Amino acid sequence: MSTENINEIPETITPDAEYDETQIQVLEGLDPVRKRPGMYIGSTGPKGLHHLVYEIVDNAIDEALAGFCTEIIVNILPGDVIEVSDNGRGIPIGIHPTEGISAATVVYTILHAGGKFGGGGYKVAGGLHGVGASVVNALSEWLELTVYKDGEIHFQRFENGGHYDEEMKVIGKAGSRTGTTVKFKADPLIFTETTVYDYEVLLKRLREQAFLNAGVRIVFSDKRDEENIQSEVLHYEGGIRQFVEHIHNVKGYDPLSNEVIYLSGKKDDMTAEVALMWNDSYNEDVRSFANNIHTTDGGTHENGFKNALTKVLNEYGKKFNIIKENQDKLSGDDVREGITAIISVKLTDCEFEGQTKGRLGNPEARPLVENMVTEKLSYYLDEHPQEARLILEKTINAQKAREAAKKARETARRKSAMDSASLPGKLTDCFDKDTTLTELYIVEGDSAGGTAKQARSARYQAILPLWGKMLNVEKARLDKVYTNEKLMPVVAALGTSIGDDFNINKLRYGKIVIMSDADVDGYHIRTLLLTFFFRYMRELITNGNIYIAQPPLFKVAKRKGKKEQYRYAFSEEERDMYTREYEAEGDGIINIQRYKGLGEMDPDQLWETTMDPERRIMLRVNIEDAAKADETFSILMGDKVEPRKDFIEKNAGYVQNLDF
Ligand code: TSJ
Repeated sequence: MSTENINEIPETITPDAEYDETQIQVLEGLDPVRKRPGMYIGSTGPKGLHHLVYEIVDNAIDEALAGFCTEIIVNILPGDVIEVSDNGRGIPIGIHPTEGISAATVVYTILHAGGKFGGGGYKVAGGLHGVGASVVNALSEWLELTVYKDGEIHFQRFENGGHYDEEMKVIGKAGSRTGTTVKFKADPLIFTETTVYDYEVLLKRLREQAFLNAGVRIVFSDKRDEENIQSEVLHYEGGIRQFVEHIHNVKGYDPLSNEVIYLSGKKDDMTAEVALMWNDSYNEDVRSFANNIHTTDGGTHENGFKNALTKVLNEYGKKFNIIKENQDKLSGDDVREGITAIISVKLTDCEFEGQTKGRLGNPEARPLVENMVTEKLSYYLDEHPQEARLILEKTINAQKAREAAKKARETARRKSAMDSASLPGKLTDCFDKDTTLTELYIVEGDSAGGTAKQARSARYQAILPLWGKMLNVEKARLDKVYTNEKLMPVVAALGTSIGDDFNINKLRYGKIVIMSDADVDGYHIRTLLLTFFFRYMRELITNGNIYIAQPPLFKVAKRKGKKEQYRYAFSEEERDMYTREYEAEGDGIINIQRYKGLGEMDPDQLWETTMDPERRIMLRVNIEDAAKADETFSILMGDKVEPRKDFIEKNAGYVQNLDF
């Protein structure tokens, strides 16, 4: 998300007569943001909406990191107004040397006027830091800034994307209090989909920031419902060490040894921190951050960590003859099986690469992390021989399992090569082979499978009904997946193979559609499949091949004599809306049919509502959806009772809405 040079694009603006000079300046400054919001905050959907809060909070966190602020208060107020306060120095309010207005006003009305004014500014700047305030202002219906500084309270209000009638003014005495408070309402003209915040989404991100910035205290409250205020204090003196512990607790993992390994180092203006711990699962959870921004696609810092980890464990194993002369080296996958790790680097300037800017590109970050981890982890192992032995044993077990899996895979491949076509017997294939057209519907149960077979377009839609008992992928390794009755047909039908052997060029269908019922079993099947794709065929998700079909829940029909009109409803609200509309028309008998499952629809209905590319609605699964499924799966399938109970209690509302 680069905002470089945007304010230099010439914009021709015809000033309204009533605007004075400062306002024209504001228009020139912020107009591009309102014209193309996506360029600044990614989207105007829920993701972009939540991004506004992060932008403001990031500024307060910078003040905390600079050592001038100890507490940040974040409130969601009635009407989905956001209020962020800190007890820092307060944004400078003096007249800006070149702009001639208050420096704070500059921050809010001119693009790219962030952080770096007055004094030294901040060392660490990532993403939109410092730029964010004006972007948030541009996209707000209104925004109020209060600065407590030099014994006075300074205040300014902006409206309709950064316009103001009055300059910054003193509205009272502050005494010794200092700090900055920002209150804003996202503009519904921009965020047309929704301006309602999701507490859990904000909580997750704020907690992450509290972990990444050890010692920062964030008090987060949802005060929208005065009768039911939720509040959480996020304050972790242990920083990313506690982040690792938190992940283990949420997922219900047992740690291999009790202590989180924490490594850190500095070079020039850069810092690197790593916290890691192994657990009793077989999953790898490595998350990396650069200047507090989650690098979902890794990058140089993450590569440095992985290289160092593999190298150090192999060297240690050789040195103490735990890995024997004639034994293969441990691979990266071996050493990372069952690991939870957080990597956090802070650099003067971050370069983010890739389509979604999710990968760190700075070449200097690799040796920074690699050298630090090599040196400090070797030292740790030498100092902790007991832990070192446990880790080595765990990774050698992983290596053995992987070798066994490879053998099982080769046997499976030989076997499948022998039975002629090698496509699963349950698959009803389509005629076309062109993956820009072909679709595979994975359907729950034989009965729905039968309907789907009749409904489909035989030219480009294939149907694979799933059946058999669910496998606990959490505990099963790749070798087990290869002999699993439920998942093998999926693997065979897709043609790509899995894990290290995955090859997207062999994919037989461009779209893979999960079509399951809107009940608990359907939810389980979806979670299982998404978890499976997330762990073993992740590229299908990042490549956008996976979809979830949206069958209707109701048919609302009205009969008047021989004439029948009907509409399909995908939610209870829609059902009620259509019913009301029909009722309003007066005469006729209204009939509401509820579909308990796909099997209850006839093929024509299934085609027109759910499978016809011209009319259907499908959800494309993104990596966040799949990661969430993975987490849900770990909780539901793991052997810890507590996290499962928590999950079911938290999601009780959702489960109640389902049909048992
Ligand atoms: F950016 C913002 F307006 F969105 C925002 C900024 C929002 C919030 C909630 C807090 C802040 C903010 C900014 N808190 N503290 C500061 N500090 C400064 O801007 C500041 C103060 C003093 C000096 C100095 O050198 O004296 C320098 C800076 C950058």
